[in-house]
Amino acid sequence: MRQHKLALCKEHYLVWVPEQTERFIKKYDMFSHDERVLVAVSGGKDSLSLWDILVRLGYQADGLYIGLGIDGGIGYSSESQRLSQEFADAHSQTLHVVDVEKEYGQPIPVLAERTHRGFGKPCAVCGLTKRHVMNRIARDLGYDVLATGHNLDDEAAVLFGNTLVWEGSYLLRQGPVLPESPGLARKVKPLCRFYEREMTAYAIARGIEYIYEECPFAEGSTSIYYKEILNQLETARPGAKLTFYLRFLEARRNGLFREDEKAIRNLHPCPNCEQPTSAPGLCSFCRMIEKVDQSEILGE
Ligand code: Q46
Ligand code: ZN
Repeated sequence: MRQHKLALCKEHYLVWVPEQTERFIKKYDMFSHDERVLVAVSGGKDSLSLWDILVRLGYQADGLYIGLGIDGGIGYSSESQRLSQEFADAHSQTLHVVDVEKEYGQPIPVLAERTHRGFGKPCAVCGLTKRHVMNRIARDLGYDVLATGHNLDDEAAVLFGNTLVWEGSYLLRQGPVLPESPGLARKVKPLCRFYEREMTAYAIARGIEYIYEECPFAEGSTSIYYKEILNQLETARPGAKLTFYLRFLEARRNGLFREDEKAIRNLHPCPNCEQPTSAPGLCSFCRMIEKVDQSEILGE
């Protein structure tokens, strides 16, 4: 690990990763051992490794798998669900499963098509749905905190994208912890300081079976493009990615970005699901589902 000027054997690496994770959980005040954590698992290396680490550290961590209904010729959703379930069974852990088609009538690609959102890609609808469902399950089942497996490469790519256009309100909300607010559960990213390849190494060294394929819709995405650019930078200057992210957190802590008071005042609970929204009336998610239901009635 050139960025840390550190080289470890497998045995010590498998100790180092949970130790570091515990350090970040404490440093950013993410959650305590008394709290119940809901881990969003996708069947990929990051989320399964996160779950594995939290269980090894003795946290009360259950999993949540969201069945998106994406096939892409590789049975993407069914395979990722199988691997998530296998992990849960092998470690005697609880996995909650929410199937989007069963709960909301259609799988993600159809929801996206019917609502004409996202310019031919289902990612906007997918992201909206995942955020809504994760938050709903965390609240309904009384979890204190929702944990996702975002790693440093994910976070640096999002940060890079938001910085390119100086997205103030997004920049303000990006970080290891998003505190609880009315209608929204606390969200944490315990792996946000690990490089993607560090997580791959952890998953392999632990013998975790995960889905190697990316979601078929991820191909050609802007975030992958940003990751490539940042990887070039990292190759030339080891540690650049970590510095980019950590210096951002520092600047934010020092008050570089301020909350838009007006935007906060405009938030109100959605009359249907009670999650906060700035839209007049129903939130974007409930409006999307309403639109799909209407298109079904009209037989579109
Ligand atoms: S948003 Fe898009 Fe991902 Fe959803 S449709 Fe696939 S690529 S899974 S992170
Ligand atoms: Zn709603």
